[in-house]
Amino acid sequence: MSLDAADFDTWMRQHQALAEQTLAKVLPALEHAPARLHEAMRYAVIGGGKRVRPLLAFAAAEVVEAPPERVALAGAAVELIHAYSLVHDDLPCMDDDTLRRGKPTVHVQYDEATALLVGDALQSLAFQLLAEHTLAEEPLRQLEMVRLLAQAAGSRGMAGGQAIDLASIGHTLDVTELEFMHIHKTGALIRCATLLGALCGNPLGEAERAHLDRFAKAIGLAFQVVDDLLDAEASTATLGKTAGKDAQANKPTYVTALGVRAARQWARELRAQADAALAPLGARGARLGQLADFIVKREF
Ligand code: GRG
Repeated sequence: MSLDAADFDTWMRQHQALAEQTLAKVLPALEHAPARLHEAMRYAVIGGGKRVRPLLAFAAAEVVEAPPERVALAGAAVELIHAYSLVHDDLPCMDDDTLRRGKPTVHVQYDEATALLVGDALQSLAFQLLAEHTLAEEPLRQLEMVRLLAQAAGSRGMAGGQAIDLASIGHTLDVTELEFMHIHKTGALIRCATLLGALCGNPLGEAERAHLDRFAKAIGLAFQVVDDLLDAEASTATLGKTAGKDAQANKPTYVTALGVRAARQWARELRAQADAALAPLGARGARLGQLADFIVKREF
């Protein structure tokens, strides 16, 4: 199979559409009460996201020949956690933002209590998906998927990273401290998406799984470095969220720690580390390599 740029573009659009359809299907219908909460959940999830986490699950699934319908559900579970985190992150008690994915944030469009409940309900729905569909060949592997997502979302993953982020406002963090924060806040879910995609298919050997994990860790961090660069350099219109938020909130970032040039260089270095981790997987890792390129070169 040729994996050129046009092919990747088509693959990405097809899989973004599949992720979108899956999310639309698993979200509670508006006919079910409470309709306003269900409407707000859809508002938070549908439309506008890049769907990077489901794409990572689909790309990892190519390493293990996993059935797309399983991967779509596993990727949707991770994306629901991601969507919940954005809704809560935008609340006045956290980042206090009014714009997300080019539209008013959930608490602005609805109200704070609804935004809180949207996040809670999206998180529960994510675990429901992992529990009610057959997603792996063996029950124990599916249980591992549940454990990985719980760990990635929890206090030793994303929620913990967010706590460090909030505590770091107004402080200087060195690169090691920044890395610790972002491995948790952003990296944990990206890593989880990749591993969940791989757990949907043929079992990986220990060494292969370690390579995939190394790839996912490097690309999770690269994603954050690029996010910091975009926050500093791109416009609100391009990002669909308020640009310059980090500087405005006096948050330590890779740009404040390293400067723009060195942050760019660090993103390239992490991309190279991700590539090196993929090398032993050969052609089966090609899609992940293309997606890593997209993550590092993205403009929004
Ligand atoms: C509230 C528990 C809790 C956690 C919040 C995700 C998060 C943690 C905060 C969001 C703030 C932020 C800018 C994080 C950095 C990276 C990130 C997650 C960016 C947004 O993700 P994208 O670019 O967004 O994948 P789309 O809209 O494309 O889905």
